[in-house]
Amino acid sequence: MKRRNFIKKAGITGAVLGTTPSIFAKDFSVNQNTKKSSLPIAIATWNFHEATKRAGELLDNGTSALDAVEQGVMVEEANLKNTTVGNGGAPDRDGNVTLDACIMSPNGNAGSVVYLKNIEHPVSVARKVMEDTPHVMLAGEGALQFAIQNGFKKKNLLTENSEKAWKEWLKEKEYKPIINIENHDTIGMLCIDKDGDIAGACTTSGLAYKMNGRVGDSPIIGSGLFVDNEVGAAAATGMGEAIMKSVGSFLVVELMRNGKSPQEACKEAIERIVKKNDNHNDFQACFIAINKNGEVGGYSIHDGFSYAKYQDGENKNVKCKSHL
Ligand code: SD4
Repeated sequence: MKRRNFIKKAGITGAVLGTTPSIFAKDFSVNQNTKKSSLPIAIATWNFHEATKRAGELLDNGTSALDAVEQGVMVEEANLKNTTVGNGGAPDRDGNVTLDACIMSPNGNAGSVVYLKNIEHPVSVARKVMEDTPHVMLAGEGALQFAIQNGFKKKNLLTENSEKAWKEWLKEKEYKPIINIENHDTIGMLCIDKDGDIAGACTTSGLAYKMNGRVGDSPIIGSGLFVDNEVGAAAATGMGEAIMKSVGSFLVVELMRNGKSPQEACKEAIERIVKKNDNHNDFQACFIAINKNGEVGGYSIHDGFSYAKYQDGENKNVKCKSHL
């Protein structure tokens, strides 16, 4: 029976339906009780202060949130010391460096690439997908072909250090798809510009020594990142499988739409993951969020998570509360 007919037959009125608690409620109360923070603001997962500095300074100069967020995460994509993002990222178990990234603009548009090899800045390819194609996501060979057609240059992203570490790992080949709790590097970044518009980006090489072909939450719109310019934005880092199964970033934004602060929304989304995963002691998952008023929050399963925040010319590392 069609839903409309069912509603008619059962005599369910709109008023009754309206009492069902829903995370999809239309009205949101983000703006009601809180004071507006001074804009612009850039935040990023972990202590990626170089990235927030870059984005924040651009925002201060009037750059749009979309341009700032792309430029911000590019700092980490190019950082060879960061072994979970872009160039220098750890390979999969077969030695391939495969990158995942996505970007969302204030107008709700989104672009994403998954399993992209040999391109240093997957976020910029994701932006091209968003702006120049009718699609949201391109994968593997097709994503690489699209990148090359658009002038991106192929590059070997497996650094000597990453290759050495991978060869060391090959000796034991111990495959534990569990994220080392202390050592994460995926960057999710959220920016609000001077006009109050919000954009976000997320970029990663994913789990070190993952199965060939594995894709995590980071490039999945709604999981690793979600932006709704009416409400706010959220980004995730940590164990992608758990984040994907809860559509975590979308959940955080919808919780904010229903009136939760960014901090409360991140906490509730983490608690949802905790409740559904008996093994949550063994992996890390973390969210950051920002709302339209410029309030910011972050929360994780395990202690040790922090976010970088640039506002009013000041770049800070903010330690987050955690479930454990
Ligand atoms: C993934 N969420 O691929 C990513 C990994 C991550 O810091 O966040 N690492 O599952």
